Amino acid sequence: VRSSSELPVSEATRTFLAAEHKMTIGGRDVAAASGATIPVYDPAAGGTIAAVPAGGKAEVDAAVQEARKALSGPWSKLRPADRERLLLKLADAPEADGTLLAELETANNGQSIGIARAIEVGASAEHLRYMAGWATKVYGQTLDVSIAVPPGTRYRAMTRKEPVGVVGAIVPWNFPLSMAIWKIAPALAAGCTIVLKPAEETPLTALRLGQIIREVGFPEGVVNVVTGYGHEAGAALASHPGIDKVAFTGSTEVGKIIGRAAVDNMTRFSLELGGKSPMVMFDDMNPGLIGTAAAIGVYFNQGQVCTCGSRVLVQKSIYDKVAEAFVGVANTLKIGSGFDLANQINPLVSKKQQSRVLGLIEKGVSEGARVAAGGAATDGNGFFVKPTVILGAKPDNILVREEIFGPVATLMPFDDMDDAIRQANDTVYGLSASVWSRDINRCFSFADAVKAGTVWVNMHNVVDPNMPFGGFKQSGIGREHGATAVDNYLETKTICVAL
Ligand code: TXE
Repeated sequence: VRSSSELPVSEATRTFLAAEHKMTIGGRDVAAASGATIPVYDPAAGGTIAAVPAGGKAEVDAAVQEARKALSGPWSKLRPADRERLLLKLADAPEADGTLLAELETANNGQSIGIARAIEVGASAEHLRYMAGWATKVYGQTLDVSIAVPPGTRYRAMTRKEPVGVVGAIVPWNFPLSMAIWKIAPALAAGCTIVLKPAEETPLTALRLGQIIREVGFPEGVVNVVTGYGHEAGAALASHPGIDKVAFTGSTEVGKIIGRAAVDNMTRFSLELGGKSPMVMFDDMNPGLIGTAAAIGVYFNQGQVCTCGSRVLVQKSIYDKVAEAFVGVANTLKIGSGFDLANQINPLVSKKQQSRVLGLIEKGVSEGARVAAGGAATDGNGFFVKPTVILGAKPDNILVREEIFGPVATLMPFDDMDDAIRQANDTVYGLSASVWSRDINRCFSFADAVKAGTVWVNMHNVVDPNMPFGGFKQSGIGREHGATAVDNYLETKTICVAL
């Protein structure tokens, strides 16, 4: 166990970690009224590196009130072009502050500093720039109308898009800063105000983001950050009558709780939930891509990716070859702290997540599956799980059915296209899928038939701000990214004029 002073980080990050952490509510630094805090862990060594306020109902109430005040106050007076400019300014901040944000993420989430720099910082800045452009491109339609009451009356109608209002954003720990930006950026472009609740495991970059948003010059209360546990702060936010929309990324189980709470108040909601995504490999695939599929499709970010290709479906004639390649990749990936770029498998986010993943592997084995690589923790205090390959699992095995959110690939054979489609769709989830083949007809036949929100061809886990992202079936409701994401934060008003 190492203390925060032993982390290989810059002086600025060390200073940030050592500070007393406060939430951002109405543009001010706020501690939890109860004085309670939540410990923040270093997943690579198991020690605590900070403590953040355990906000609850009182802090959520205050934040919602501030967000509502800002909504009808200075924020509503800004022109779309002003919002665009502020978003562009905010987009420069993660890069200017990149070392701090990336180091905080690696210290707190455990992920590779390479991923933290490229995705949490780099892609977040790109996402903000992309969404900034939408602020000035919100428009309605003019509509021809058939009704003529009283007789002879002509009407002309139009739609106008208005911000939905105050948004409650509840985000998970796997990509903490990115998940916050995926919600904040389109909501601000649309003209909403926000209360953000980060995951209790990974609150640090959200707290820094709260400060940055103030430094950039957003009016007070436009973005509020409340740290706290899911069942306290999260539940208080999702069921708050003062919010107009809740945007959630997390487990399907909690997504259902949030949806129910939202419906009680007719709060709009969008849910980005779990997955059990198939990677489908046909016998004519480029064999040079098998290693890429394993490393990017499954083991990327230790498999803590909602689109993780955790079910690897392989055509029978190449099954042995693919299994051997996966085992080879799993056994050669270098395991260790995310601060060393040479390490390709870093710790899982928490002791709880490590136990969950190891427990699922154990249960899967008791149900008849075989561990061909990994399958265990490493020695030491960090929350590591070795990259794992599972063979011989029956379709009803827990490792085939449940989202694992760890570095675990389960390989299963298939016969032909029909069998591939049947197995790919044999899940309650529908977030993503990939198909690997050199035959374009095969690729499109599969892409059309699979029930998934995103289908990649000869690649996996690629996201872009312009590509709608979200799930079919129990993987969620609504889409993030693209114009659709902005629409998530708008209400449509029809104005009908008697001429
Ligand atoms: O998720 P939770 P957990 C899956 C993954 C993982 C499992 C459990 O399989 O192993 O979920 O992870 C907040 N009301 N995913 O328990 O609980 C919580 O504080 C309101 C997939 O960490 O869903 C956090 O901010 N909010 C997923 C957020 O919900 C509540 C990413 C997510 O935590 C709440 C994360 C409540 N009652 C986990 N309870 C993905 N699809 O990317 C919790 N929260």
